[in-house]
This record gives sequence, C-alpha cells and structure tokens, in this order.
Amino acid sequence: MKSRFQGLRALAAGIVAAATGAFWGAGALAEDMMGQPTPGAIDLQPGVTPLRADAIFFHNAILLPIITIITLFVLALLVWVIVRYNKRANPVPARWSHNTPLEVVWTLVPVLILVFIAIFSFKLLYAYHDMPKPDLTVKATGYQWYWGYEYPDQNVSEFVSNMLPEDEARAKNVPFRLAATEPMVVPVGKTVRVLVTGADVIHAFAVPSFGIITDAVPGRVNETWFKADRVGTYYGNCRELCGVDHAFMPIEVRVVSQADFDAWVASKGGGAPAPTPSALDAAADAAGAANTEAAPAAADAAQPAAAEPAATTQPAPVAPAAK
Ligand SMILES: [Cu+2]
Repeated sequence: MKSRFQGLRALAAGIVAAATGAFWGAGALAEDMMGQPTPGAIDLQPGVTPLRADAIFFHNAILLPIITIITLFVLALLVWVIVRYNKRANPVPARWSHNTPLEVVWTLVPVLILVFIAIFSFKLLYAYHDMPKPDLTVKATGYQWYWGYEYPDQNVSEFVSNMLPEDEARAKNVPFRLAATEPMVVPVGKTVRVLVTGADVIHAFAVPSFGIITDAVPGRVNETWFKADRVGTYYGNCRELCGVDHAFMPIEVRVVSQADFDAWVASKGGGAPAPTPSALDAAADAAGAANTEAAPAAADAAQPAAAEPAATTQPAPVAPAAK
C-alpha cells in the first residue's frame, strides 16, 4: 500500500515539475516583442507608458502572488480533508458544529485581503483618471469597421485608418491584421489625450502597450490618455464585439520624434500647432480680467482656436473598401 502511494507521489511530483518547466520555459523562450503580441508568450505585453508599468506591477507583484497563495491554500485544505477525513481514515466523525473564532477568522481575513488589494487598485484607478495637462489631443472615432483619427489642435481633419491588406502587409514586412493603412502618429514623451467615440455601434479603443482601453460609444465622448516614452510602432485592436468585421479594425500608433511629428502634420495639411490648453487658459484669464464689463463676444474673439474646430466640423468620411 505504502509503495503505491509513493509511486503516486512521484508521479504527481513529476507532473508538477514538467508543468512548471513548460510554463517558465515557454516564457523564457519567447522574447517579448514590443508593441505587439508575441506568439507563445504567456505574460502581459510589455509597455512603454508609466500607467502600463503600474498596471503590470499591480498584476505581477500584487494580484498574482495573492491568487497563487489562496489557490494553493485551498488546494491544501481539500487534500487534507480528502486524505485525513475520508470514511476509511475517519470512521467515526466528530458531531460538533460551529467554531466562533474560526468563523471570525475566515470572514475577517478575506476582508483584509480585499482591502489590501483595494489600496493598490484605487491608486492605479486614480492615476488613470488624473491626466496631466495634455500636449495634444487626438479624436479617435470607431466605425463599422475602421477607425477615424482627427487632430483638432493641429487642424488635421479626420482621416480613415483601415486594416492593411495581406499582400501589402507582407510586402512591407509588418504584422497582417495589426498594421493599418494610415497609422495614428504622436510625438514621443508627450501627454496625448485621446477622445474616443463611436459613429454607429459601440467599439473600444485599446492599445495594450500603452495600458489603455476605452469604450467608443455613439453620442458620447470618452477620454483617456497616454505618454509613450519610447519611439516605435504599437498595435491595438477594437475591443468591443461590434459586428462581422470586428476583428479587422486594428489600431496602429506610431510614436515618433517631435520633428517627425511636425513633418507628418505638415504632410497631412495641418497648420501650425494651435495654442496649448495652458495658453488658452491664460488667454481666457487675460480676457476675463480685461473685459469685466465687456460683452462676451470679446472673450470669444480672444480664443478663436478654441472655437474653430467646432465650427469646421466635417461629415464623417466614407471608408474605401479594405478587402
Ligand atoms: Cu469595433
């Protein structure tokens, strides 16, 4: 009997060792690619923004150890009960019920664990909502089934970003179904505010390496932000089931130097950058101080750039056939 148990124990130990080896081996083998998913990888996509770093820390250093310990603890309890208190090992069961100290412990400990998680969780949530003063704004609109990007500060009117067809993706050696015909371009090290909305149904704007995902809801503008600290190309997807071509509306964000960004804006027919929000605030303050008794029209004239985008709203562009 004893030898059979030893055999089982050896088998179990072997399975655990093999599973552990496969788990960590796969992770070690796959060198994570930046800005896109890595085949065979099991961890989170690496990020290039402070928020993404915080989110990865929260997952890897807080949540993963806690869930691992709890799972192993529950497994140990189950094994203990199965081995120690089965009918053969424990033919005459105890008849008592209720144990007040034990019940207090198993109520309090989970509460304390949740409070501990909440401290880090709310800190992260606050960081997401606490956007620094943005350096530029991009409006991303989800359509069935492509994205439209508009840069109101730079007077770049909305352009369409479709999925790059397979032959072109292969020719350019870029990932098919992630690469787009027209990427969204942003400068490196700048706080980018993304205004997200939907034109027809609910989509979601998600770029894993920036750690952002925001619903694109028709008739509503949601806001998120990121500050990429590395030049590169970063891919994302629509993350809300939005129809038959939901899987074919990728997001491609190119993070470039400020000079390259300015050149890109010029190539898109954009004008000189409009005043930054802080400059607009200063202008509004100056106007408010100078025109305490003047008509509101004078204040409007003081900030034409703020009024202009609303006045030049254009109809939604029509998507060329992508496939
Ligand atoms: Cu969508």
